Order: sequence, then C-alpha cells, then structure tokens
Amino acid sequence: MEPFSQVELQLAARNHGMPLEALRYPVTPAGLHYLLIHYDIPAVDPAAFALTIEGAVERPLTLSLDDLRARPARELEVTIECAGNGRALFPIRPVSQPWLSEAVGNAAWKGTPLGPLLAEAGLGSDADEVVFTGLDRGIEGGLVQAYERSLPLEEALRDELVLAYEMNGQPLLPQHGYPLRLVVPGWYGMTSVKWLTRITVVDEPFTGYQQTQAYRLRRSEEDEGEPVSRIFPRALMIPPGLPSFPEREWTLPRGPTRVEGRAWSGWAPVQSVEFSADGGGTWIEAELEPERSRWGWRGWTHEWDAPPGDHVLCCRARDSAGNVQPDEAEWNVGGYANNGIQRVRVTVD
Ligand SMILES: Nc1nc2c(c(=O)[nH]1)N[C@H]1C(S)=C(S)[C@@H](COP(=O)(O)O)O[C@H]1N2
Ligand SMILES: [Mo]
Repeated sequence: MEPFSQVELQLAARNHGMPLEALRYPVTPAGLHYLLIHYDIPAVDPAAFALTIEGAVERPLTLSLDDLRARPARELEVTIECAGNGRALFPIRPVSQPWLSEAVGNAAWKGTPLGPLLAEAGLGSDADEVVFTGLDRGIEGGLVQAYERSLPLEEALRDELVLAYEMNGQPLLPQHGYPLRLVVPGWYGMTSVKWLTRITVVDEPFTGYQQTQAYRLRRSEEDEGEPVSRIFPRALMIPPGLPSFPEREWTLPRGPTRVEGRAWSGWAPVQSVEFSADGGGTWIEAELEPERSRWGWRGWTHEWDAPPGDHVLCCRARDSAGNVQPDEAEWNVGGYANNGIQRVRVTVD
C-alpha cells in the first residue's frame, strides 16, 4: 500500500467518518454522521435563500424556505454511504478522501417530496434528466464549478425523494447542507446534493464533471466506465472489546460476547447477515432486527462464544436481489464502491 499524502491527510481532517461504535444508535446523532464536502461549506443567508425549478418546465418556480416548509412534509430514515467508502483499503488508490469503512450514517431526513414540485412546475414533453445544483463552488479537474449532479427522470420522480430541511428533528447543520438538501434513498451519497439551490429539468443527459468525470467505475484511465448509482450491500460490526490507543486493536475476555452491527443495500432489502470468526472460512447466520425503514440500515446481532487466541471477525450482507458482499471488491480507478467484507482483528485472553 502506498503511503498517505499530505493532501489525503488534509481531506481526512475535514471530512470525518462515523466512529464504528456509533453503529449502536439506530438513528445516527447528527454530529456522528459522516461528512463529505468537496469544496468549502458555503455561506448562506436563510432570508435570501431561494430554490428555483427551471429548464424544460411549463411554469418555472422560485421557492423560499418558508414556501418549502409550508408544503406537505415527509420524514424518512435513510442510510447514506459515500461511494468512496473503502477506498483506502484498495491496494492502489487515487488521491481523494481516504476512507476505510466508516463513511456512512443513518438519519431521519424531513422535507418536502420532490415529485409534486416537479408536477407543479409541469414537466416538458422533452424532459430527460433533472440536474441538482448546490451553492458550493470550487475548482476540480481544472474546472471552476458548482457541485451538481443529475438523475434520470424516472429516478427523480420516485416517491421517496425529498428536499430535506431537517435532520433528526433539527434544521440541517451547515456541514450537512443547510438550509436544504436533496436526499436520494438507496443511492450513494454523491447524489444527495447539499445546499441545494437550483433544480433544472434538461432534455438531454447532463455532462457535468461530477457525472461524466467523477463517480464512474473505470477499469483503466481510458475506460469511460459505468456511472456509480445505487449502494451495494454492506454489513459492519462494532469491533467488540477494548481498543488500544493509538493502534485500535481489540482485546476481549473469553466467553459469550454479543457482536452487533448494521447492514444495508440500495438495490433491495437486506435478506441476511452472516458472521465469521475465522476470517471468512466458515460463516454462521446472524440474527436480524426488524426493519425500521426500507431505506435505512437493519440491525443484526450474533452471540459469539469467544475462544482464547487471535481471531479475524467478519460480517457479510446479502440482499433479496441476490447481491452479496465479495471477499474483495473489484478494483477501479476512482476507488469507488469497495464493499469487500469487513475484517476486525481481535485478541481473546
Ligand atoms: N453541494 C454538495 N453536495 C454534496 C457534496 C458536496 O461536496 N457538495 N458531497 C456529496 C458526497 S460525495 C456525499 S458522500 C454526501 C455526503 O453527505 P453528508 O456530508 O451529509 O454525509 O453529500 C453529497 N452532496
Ligand atoms: Mo461521497
């Protein structure tokens, strides 16, 4: 593995992950939810803030925060995971946010559904995609840009998409997109545009940087690659026992130990989680907790009778569409979607 660079350190110091012990909270407290911000958190004047809906629509709309809050509201628990989660576990990685496995969180997002707003604006017959633009701007790939991403029309019209102004019952924190963000359940995090200020209906595929350059699964630099979209299944556990500082190696006493974690998939509901105490040699089915929300993670537990010695604990999620976590995910240039199984080394004495 290549040494980490100053630029990666700078990114890691700005964008924190969710400490794995926070898997114990069904709803991730806002301050423990992971964070990923490409540029700077923009300055926002809530009184002057407006969302516009424009482009291939019959009636362009301009909405204040009060207008948005006056509309029908919906609250939904959604697990958001960064597409770069696991990047630093690939043997070769690009210089980008060096996540291990902690770029995830499950929050209750409240806002107004997107579909009725698009209907009110009146979609033109040539409408093809919907582009979501944030207030934050920066330079990436040599291009000055606002952070923006698009969705195909049929995805944008899904029932569960909300323009969220609250996270866990509080106004969004600045770092999570205050005052308004898109939340796209089931898709990797890059889709859920924060500091949302403009929605543009377009009549041909959007070719912005975050769509055509970033967030593609490329096998080589020349490969155009497939776009990253929905979240592949993953299970994570809270490493059991006492962590050492600063190495974070875990020690626990022999005997019955309850191992717990969460699992999710953006493709289909989680069907099973398996646990292994021998590095993935043998697997045993873990117990699933009831589903809280189709779009949120699902709790799981396993009662492990820990024998003395060194062990590698693993967990593996499978969804009802048959997607299962691989031992090692397929490498790609951007270091995206690394959902290879978690490995936790523990010493039992
Ligand atoms: N405007 C804007 N939206 C954005 C981003 C950004 O940098 N700017 N980062 C995206 C990425 S890559 C991720 S993973 C999620 C992270 O959301 P969170 O910080 O609330 O966890 O926001 C997405 N939305
Ligand atoms: Mo991300």
